[in-house]
Amino acid sequence: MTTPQPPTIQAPAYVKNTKLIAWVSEMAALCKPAHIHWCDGSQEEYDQLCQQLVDAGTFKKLNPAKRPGSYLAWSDPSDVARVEDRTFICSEHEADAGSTNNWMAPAQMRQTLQPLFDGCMRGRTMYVVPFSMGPLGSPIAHVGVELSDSAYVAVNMQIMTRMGKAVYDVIGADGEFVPCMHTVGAPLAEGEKDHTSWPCNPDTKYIVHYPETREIWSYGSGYGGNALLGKKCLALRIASKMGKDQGWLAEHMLILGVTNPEGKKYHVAAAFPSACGKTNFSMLVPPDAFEGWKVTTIGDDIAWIKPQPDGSLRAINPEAGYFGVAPGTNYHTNPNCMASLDKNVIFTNVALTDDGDVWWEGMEKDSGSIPAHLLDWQGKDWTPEDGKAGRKAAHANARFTVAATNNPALDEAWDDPAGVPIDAFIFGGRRSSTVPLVTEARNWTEGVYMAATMGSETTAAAFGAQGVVRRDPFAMLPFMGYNMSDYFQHWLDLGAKLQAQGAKLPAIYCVNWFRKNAEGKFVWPGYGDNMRVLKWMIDRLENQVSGTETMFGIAPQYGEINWQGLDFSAAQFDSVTSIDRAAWQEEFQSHSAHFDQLGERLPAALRQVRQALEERLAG
Ligand code: SAT
Ligand code: MN
Repeated sequence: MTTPQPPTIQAPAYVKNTKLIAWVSEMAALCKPAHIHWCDGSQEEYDQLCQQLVDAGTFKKLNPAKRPGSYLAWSDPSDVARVEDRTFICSEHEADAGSTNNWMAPAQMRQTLQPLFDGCMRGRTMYVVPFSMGPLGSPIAHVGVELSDSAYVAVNMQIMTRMGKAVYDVIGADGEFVPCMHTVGAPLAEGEKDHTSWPCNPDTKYIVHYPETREIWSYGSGYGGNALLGKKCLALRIASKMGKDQGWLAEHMLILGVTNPEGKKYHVAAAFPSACGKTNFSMLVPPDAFEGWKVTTIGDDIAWIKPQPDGSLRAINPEAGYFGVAPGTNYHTNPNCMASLDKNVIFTNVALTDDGDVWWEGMEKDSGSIPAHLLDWQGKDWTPEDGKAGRKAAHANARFTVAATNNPALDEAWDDPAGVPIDAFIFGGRRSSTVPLVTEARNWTEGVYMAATMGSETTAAAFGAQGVVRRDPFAMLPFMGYNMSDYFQHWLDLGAKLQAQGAKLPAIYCVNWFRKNAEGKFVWPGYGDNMRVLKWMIDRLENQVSGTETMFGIAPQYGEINWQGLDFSAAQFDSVTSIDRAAWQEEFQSHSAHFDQLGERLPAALRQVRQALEERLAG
C-alpha cells in the first residue's frame, strides 16, 4: 500500500519559498479545506472578501454617507474576547513556561491538537495570509504566515499587518517565517451551509504556542487575539522568546513621539495593562497651555525594541493598525481616535443605529443624548430603558479595526524600517491608592523592579472580586512566551550590557493615573492632562528639574509641573503623590508574595531592591 500523498497545491508563481509551499501542502492535507486562497493583499481582494462576508451575514455594510467603507460584525456570544485559560505555552520543560503560564508538554499537545485539526476546515476556504510584523524588510521586523479558515481574519489581518504579495519577496526562496495555524473549529459536512454568521467552536478552544520551534496553533475562536495571530501570539508570546534568544525586547508597549516647540523630539515607550487608556495615551492631545508641543503615535499596543551597535535602543511598531476597545472612546477621551474611525473601519460587537451607523457606550458624551433605538451587539432591539436596566448596547470588549494611516496624529516615522530611538520607558498600573502619580527610577534595576511589581485593581467584570490587586509585570502577564523570572533577568542583562558599552540607558518612570480620594473619586484628570506629567519627564531628561527624592524614586515637586489651564491645588497634588507608610509596608509584603509565586529563578537583584526600598521606607 502506498501512503496517501498530500494533494499537490498550486501556489501562485510569485510564491517561491519552498518551505512555505511544503507547509501549506501539509496543512491542507491535515485540515482538508474545500479551497485554498493565497492572499495578495490587494484592495480588490479586500473588497471581495468583505462582500463575501456581507453575503454570509457576518458583515453588515454601514451607511456609506455616515461611515464610508465600513462594516459591522457581531460575534457569537460565546466568542467575545481572548481566552487566557485556554492559552498555552508549550515549551519542552515546564519550568521554561514558568508559573504564570498554562503549560502542556509539546508532544502531548500535538497529540491533543492532531485530531482536532484533522478535517477542521472541511467545506471552508483556507486563506494563506502572508504578513510582515514591522516595516517590510526592516532589520527589526519578522514575517509570519497565517493559515486560517476565516475570511474575517483575512480582512482584519490586511488592516492590522503589512499583508500581501510583497511579503513573499521578503522571504524569497528560503527566508524564515513563523507558521501560524488558525481554524474556527467548525467544519461543514458535505453540502452543509453555515447556520451561523460567526462560526466558532463553543466547546473547545486552544491558543497554543511552541516557543522553541516558533509555532502557533489556534483552534475554536474567531475573535481578536485568539485569531489575529500576528498580534499577541506572534508579536508578544513568540517574539518575547525570540527576543530573549537573540538579545532584544518584544513589549506590550505603545510608542509615542513628543516634540517640543523648538522642534526637539523624544520617543517614549509605555506599558499599561488593558483598560488603562493605552490607546488614549498614544494619541494624546496636549492641553492649550502646551502650545507648540506635539504628540505623535508610532504604535498603540506593541513595541519591538532592538539594541544598536552604539548602545541605543531603537523601536518599531510591528503592527499596521489598531484593534482597540470602542466603548468609552469619544471626542473627550480620544479625539484623534474618533477621527481615525470616520471611514474604512471594521467594527465588532458595537451597536447598530437605525440609520446604519455604529454606537457604543460613551458616545452620548459627544452627542449629548442616547439614541432612542438601536440593535445591540446581539442584534436585539435596545432602548435607553434597557441601558438604565444595565444592559449594554455594545459589548464591553467591542472593538474597531482600523489602519494606522487613518490616525491624524500618526508619526511620520511610524513606518521607518530603522525604528525610533527610545528615550524613556513608562510603566503604569491602575491603583486607587499607594502608588504615586509619577516617579523616576534611580537606576535601571530599580526601574525593572517597578515594572516587575506593577499591578492593577481588578474590575468586577473582568476577574472575580473587585479591588484586588492583580500583579501584571510589565503588562505582560497574559503575553509572556517564557518564564517571567527569566524575562526580568533578560531586562537586567540587557541594561547591564548596554551600560558596559557606555550607553546612556533610557530613563524608567512608574505612573498611576488612577488614585482616588476619600470620596472614591479620581483626583487626577488624566487624558490630555497626562501631558503635564510627560513634560516633567522630558524636563528630567533635559536636566531642567531636580525633582525630589522619595522612597519609591524621584518625584516631581509641585512647582515643577506646568499647571496652566488646570485648577489643581498643592493639596490635590499631595493626595496623588503622597507615600502612605502603612500602605507601603503592606505593598512590600505583597511584592514578596508575588516574587515567591514567580519561583526560584527570580533574579536576586530584585529581592535586593525590595529590601533597599523597605529600608528607605523605615528610615
Ligand atoms: O484581543 S486582543 O488580544 O487582540 C486585545 C486584548 O485583549 O488586549
Ligand atoms: Mn494590548
